[in-house]
Amino acid sequence: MALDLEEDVSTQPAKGKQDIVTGAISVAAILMFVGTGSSVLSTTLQHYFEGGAPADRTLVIALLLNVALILFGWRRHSALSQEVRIRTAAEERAQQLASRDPLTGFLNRRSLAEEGAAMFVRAHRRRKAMALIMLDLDHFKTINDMHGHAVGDALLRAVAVEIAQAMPPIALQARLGGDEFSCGFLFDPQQPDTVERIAERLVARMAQPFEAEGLHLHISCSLGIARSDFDCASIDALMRSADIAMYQAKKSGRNRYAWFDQSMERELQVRNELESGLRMAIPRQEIVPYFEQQVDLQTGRLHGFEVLARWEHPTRGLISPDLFIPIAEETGMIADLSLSIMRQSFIAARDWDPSLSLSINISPWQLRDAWLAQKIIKVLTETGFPANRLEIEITESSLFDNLALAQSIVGSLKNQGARLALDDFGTGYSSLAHLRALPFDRIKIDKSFVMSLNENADSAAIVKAIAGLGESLNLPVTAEGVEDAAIEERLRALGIAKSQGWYYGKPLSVTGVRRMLAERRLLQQPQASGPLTVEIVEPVAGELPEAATNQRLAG
Ligand code: G
Ligand code: G
Ligand code: MN
Repeated sequence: MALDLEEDVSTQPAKGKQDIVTGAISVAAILMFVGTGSSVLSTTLQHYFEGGAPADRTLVIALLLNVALILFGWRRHSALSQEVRIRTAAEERAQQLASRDPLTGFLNRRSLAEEGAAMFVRAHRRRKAMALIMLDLDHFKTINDMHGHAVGDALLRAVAVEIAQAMPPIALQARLGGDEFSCGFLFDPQQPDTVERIAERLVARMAQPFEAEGLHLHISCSLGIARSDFDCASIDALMRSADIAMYQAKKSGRNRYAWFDQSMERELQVRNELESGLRMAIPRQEIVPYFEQQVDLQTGRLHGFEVLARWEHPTRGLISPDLFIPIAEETGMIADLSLSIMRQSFIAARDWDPSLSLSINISPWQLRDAWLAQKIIKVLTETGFPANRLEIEITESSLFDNLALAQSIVGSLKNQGARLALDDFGTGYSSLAHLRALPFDRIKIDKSFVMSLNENADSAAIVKAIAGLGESLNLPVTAEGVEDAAIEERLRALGIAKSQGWYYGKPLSVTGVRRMLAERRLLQQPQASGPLTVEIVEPVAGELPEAATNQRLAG
């Protein structure tokens, strides 16, 4: 196609010259025919019918030549116009290919920007507003993965048909790539509910099953809408705002639409700042471990700590993991963050009483890394922390993605002596099958049930049920979120093994823990060489403190 076009273009000047010559010859021939043809013809006819003098032979030959020339010109003309028609069609097709999505026939991203810009200007001129909708299918990837790309493509085409049907008569419709669609149209700025009706219709329609290749497919979609008359200076800004609103719709639960508003922009700005800050904060060790006490309920003895990441931000103070862990997960920084937290806490715990354990949270994202176990074992070895004092906490959602990989990672860690806890049990699926999918050593009841244990009958029933489950499966249970003595007492009566929560104090920094452990005489006595300094020096890989290595191997 491209080659054909190039050839056309390169031969154009030559053809142009030919056309002029052909045209000139044809015009001259016609003029000669008009000038001489009539007299020659009438003389010839007179000669045949009335017996007059014959026409001059040269003139007759000239006339015949003249006719031949006219015929030649006419044929050349029709050949040329045929060629022009073909060329125009090819150009139109090339234009079409460059501006259209081949799967759905919708505009593509570039042509949406071009035609959207024109519509944006038109809206302003006609005192109307332009609405731009961004539509993304929810979990489309699952359809592709389960049924293959042919079914995925068929679904995308069916979705395009539905979008086209929901649009007002004059609308731009585009597929921006993957499962992302966009449409734009004008509306009366006083009546944004017309836009809402279209959005509602789209959301409702996408939630109905689709038929593609003989299958019934269930999906849904999330929509973001932005309007040109509210703080959008250009089509680019409008598209970006609709995009931000679409992500907000996804975040608030999918299968819905959201109008863009300025608070979303600010939220995004904060997020971007956190993201770029986090990139620096991890190597600078601004993300530090805090330690929450885990207490043996029956004896009251301090058993160990759950390690909780905190961001000691140089200007914003302490930032909660709820804010930065999701960002670390989405941006792929979670592995570095987690290993840094482990390294810091293992080093901090070197001279703590050897009976104290550390529980570390592992994100589902980390369990997609086939080298995770090796990376953790490397940190254990380098810091000399014994694996049998380490407990790994994972949530049920870790088991969905790649159970075989999770099993292999957990297997390697357990071989080293580490233990495994199922975190946040009671929320989400709370399935027995999940409990048996991995060799768990402990169940942790989510704090939402524990905190409301004494006020809410449902919470009490759930805590009781999990306690019973732990007993029959022979899995000790930890309750988190213990905030007062009454809750602690109730848990003890239910036979819960361990508890943690603010009742035992807020999570402590490395320095705070050392102070507390010193008071309770739970710091190991300093070596003969003198008191251990609080300053933590990272060991160089391979240069292991001998005692620690022996301890680990013995453990
Ligand atoms: O879940 P999410 O909404 O992010 O889905 C994006 C998915 O869309 C990706 O898995 C990608 O493979 C898929 N995808 C992108 N383009 C196409 C396409 O043209 N056809 C099909 N069938 N799938 C696509
Ligand atoms: O400490 P706080 O209760 O605010 O922690 C909120 C949540 O953040 C906890 O439920 C915990 O699972 C998670 N979290 C804290 N630290 C880490 C960490 O180092 N890694 C991962 N993956 N999650 C963490
Ligand atoms: Mn946890």
